[in-house]
Order: sequence, then structure tokens, then C-alpha cells
Amino acid sequence: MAIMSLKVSPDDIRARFSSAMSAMYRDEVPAYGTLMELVARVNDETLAAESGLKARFEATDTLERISEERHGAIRLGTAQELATMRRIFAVMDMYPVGYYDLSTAGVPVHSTAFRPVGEEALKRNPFRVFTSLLRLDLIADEALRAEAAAILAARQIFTPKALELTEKAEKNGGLDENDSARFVAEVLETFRWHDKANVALSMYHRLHDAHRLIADVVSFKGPHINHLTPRTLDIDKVQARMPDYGIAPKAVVEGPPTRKCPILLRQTSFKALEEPVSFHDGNGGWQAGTHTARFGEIEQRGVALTPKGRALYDKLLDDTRKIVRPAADGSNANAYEAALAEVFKAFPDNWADIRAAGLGYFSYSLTEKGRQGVAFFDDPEQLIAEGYICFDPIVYEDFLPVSAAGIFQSNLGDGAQQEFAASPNQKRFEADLGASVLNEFDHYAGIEKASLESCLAALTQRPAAE
Ligand code: OOG
Ligand code: NI
Repeated sequence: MAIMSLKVSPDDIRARFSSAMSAMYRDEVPAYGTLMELVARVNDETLAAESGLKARFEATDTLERISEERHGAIRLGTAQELATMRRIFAVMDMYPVGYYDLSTAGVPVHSTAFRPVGEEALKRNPFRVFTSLLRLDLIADEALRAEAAAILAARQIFTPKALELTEKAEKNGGLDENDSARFVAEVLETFRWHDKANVALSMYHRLHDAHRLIADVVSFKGPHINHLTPRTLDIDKVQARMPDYGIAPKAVVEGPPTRKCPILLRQTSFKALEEPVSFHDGNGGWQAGTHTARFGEIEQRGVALTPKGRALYDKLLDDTRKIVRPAADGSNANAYEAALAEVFKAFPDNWADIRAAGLGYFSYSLTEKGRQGVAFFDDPEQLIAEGYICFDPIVYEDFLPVSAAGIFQSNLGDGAQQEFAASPNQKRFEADLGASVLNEFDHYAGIEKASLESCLAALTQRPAAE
């Protein structure tokens, strides 16, 4: 008789995978471990200084995981790799959300983020992977394009066991304890750093001359995780203190300026390190070289914006960059920050105004009065005004293309600015992925709507009090 074995929940597999990845990366990139220490210290200080903050995190029971990783990033070479990665992430309930075209920003990739989608899943473990696919179609040199494609076609970035366990999970609707442990260990191999390249040094240089990112993807056996990103409660403080810890921050914090009511996402990173790599020497031996790819990043998240709020954000960011374009060497960082703060004064900075203007998504809940009483009207505005329901910002869980480009650029070296014509191609990306990407706005709108409906149901369906 077959013994039914219990399945491990996809959320648990994701949590284990994220923690295994963190341990591997700290081991491989010691500066990342230092950044984690700094982040934990600043988070502790921030919590100690703001007692209300601590109570809020205790209430939502995320306090002990506050400084954990929120995301990582990889860059893939082929449609086949992307489609397989999608199946692997699905075992951990991570689904592709959003389409990001980075070509306009001078990076020859387009991307999505694999992430948990439901509120519960995000709370259990929010780890996501920003996943880019190289666009060889943007390489001008046709011969080089064909050679790069051939190199990529010959590599296998997944272990046989990882593929086998993915199929097993698909067939059986999950994995048991033993298989889950093995799955995490096998999938981790795909993200590991290889200090022996797949190509000769001369080929590396040719790829590198076309674009550093092309060299990063094509020259290696696999898509090494290129950064991990814990959450910080005070990004400005971590940015300011990085040099004290011997790590060099990128020039400016990406995203909106410092605000009372945080919106979307702010990010910064330390610059990628130059690491020794051996290249084929063409005679069966190895030749020494270096490659710069791996770094550490931090993020601070704010409210998710509606399409209207996002359009305003995009416009203000664009206006700022017309005044000062941040230089990679940091020489105009202060001027950029000043312009950003000034221009963003046009974005309301209190929750009530942001909500009233329809700029952000909010989750509604009953107040004490709402929990006890019954309402004879169901207009949300009146219910808020009369104190039956209250609202809290819904956290933005996705990414920002201009910020992502800034993170890419700062880690490709200062001389890497390159222009490509805008050429978003979501259809092509989805064909390669083998699925459509989910729309981020639908997700936030859904949470908001469900929260309001459950308030209304509770308030209007109770038997009327005497
Ligand atoms: C990804 C850069 C984008 C972010 O946080 O916006 C990213 C990469 O460098 O591969 O991770
Ligand atoms: Ni990132």
C-alpha cells in the first residue's frame, strides 16, 4: 500500500529557499554580510526611537523577520531558461508579475518579478526574484549575436534533479519533506557563483565590448544571483553609514525622495566588486581575469499607487531628471536630491489627501465604533467621516523600471552608458516565458476592493440594534 506523504506548503519551500540563498550569498560575498549587519542595526535603532512603529510590527507579526531579504535578481540567456525558471518558481508559489522594459535605459534586457501573490503568502515570506532575459536582438554585431546564441544554447543551468523534482511537484501537486529539502538544495545550484568562465578571455572581451551585461550573462555556466536585498526602515541612514562600514554606496537613492508618507519603493546598493575569474585559454588550460557583477542592495517600501498616482510619480521623476540627471560618479548627487525633493512637493504627503485624490491603494478595516455598531448607509466616504471604518496604505510589492535601470547601471561601471531605441516587447517576453505576466494594478485593486466589501458586509448585514 502506498504511503501518502504530507506535502510541504509552497510558502514554506519559498521561505527555506530564501534563507538558503541568503546563507550562500553571505558566504560568497562577505561585504553583503556586513551590509546585513548594518541594516539590522539601523532597523533596531529606528524601532527603539519610534515606539509606535514597534507596536505596529508586533501587531502584524513581522517584527522578527524585519531585516530579512525581500528580493534577489538574476539574468537569464534564453527563452528555454526563462520558461523553466517559471515552472521552478511556481513550485514555491512565485508567479511572474509585471513587465519591465529596460532597453530605453540602455540595458539590453526585459524583465518580470516572480513573487508570491496573495496577502497571506506575502506575509509568510515575501521573497521575490527580479528576473531578466537578455535581448540578443539588441546586439548590432550579427556575428557576435550568433556566437553568443550558440554558447547559450549549449549550457544547461539546471541540475537534472532540480528538473526531475519540478516535474514531480507539477504531477503530484507539491513535494513532501524529503523532496522539498532536496529541491531547495538543487535549485540553489542554479544561482551559485562560478569562478571558472564558460568562454575564453578573448570572447569575454568581445562580449564585454558589446555590453557588459552581455558578458555577464553569456560567459558563465549559470545565472549567479547578482544581489540580495533586505528591507530597511531608514534607507537614508544606511546609505549615509555605508562608508563607515567600508562599503561604497551608489551615488543616489533610487525612487521617490524622503517623505512623511512613503510611496512605492526606494532602493540603493553598494557597488559591485571586481572578482577573480578563470577563463579558457584555448589550450585546455586556464587564464586569469576578473569580472564585476555581484553587489548588495537595500529597499524601503511605501504605498502602492493607482495608475493615476503612478502617472504623477512618473511625471515628477521625469521633470526632476530634466533639471538634473544624476551622474554615475555622484558628482551632482546633492543637486539631484534637492531637485527631487522640490519637484515632489506636488505629490500630496498625507494619507487622507493621497486617498482622496485617488493616488494610492488602501485597505479598509472596521474601527472600534464600526465593530460595535451598525450603519444605515453604505457610502464609504460617509462611513470614514463618521468613524465606522479606517484605512491603511497597501504596501507596493513590485519594482520600478527607472530605479531598476539605475541599479543595473551603477553596477555595470561608470562608462557603461549606452543608448538603445525604446523597444518594449511584452508579447515576445510572454511567448518566451510560456505564460502571461500578471498585472500589478489588478492585484492592489483586488485587495482594496475585498477589504471594503468585507467592512460593508459586516456593517450593513448585522441585525439592527434596539
Ligand atoms: C536587476 C536590477 C533590478 C531592482 O531592485 O530594481 C533590481 C539586476 O541588476 O539584474 O533588482
Ligand atoms: Ni534589486
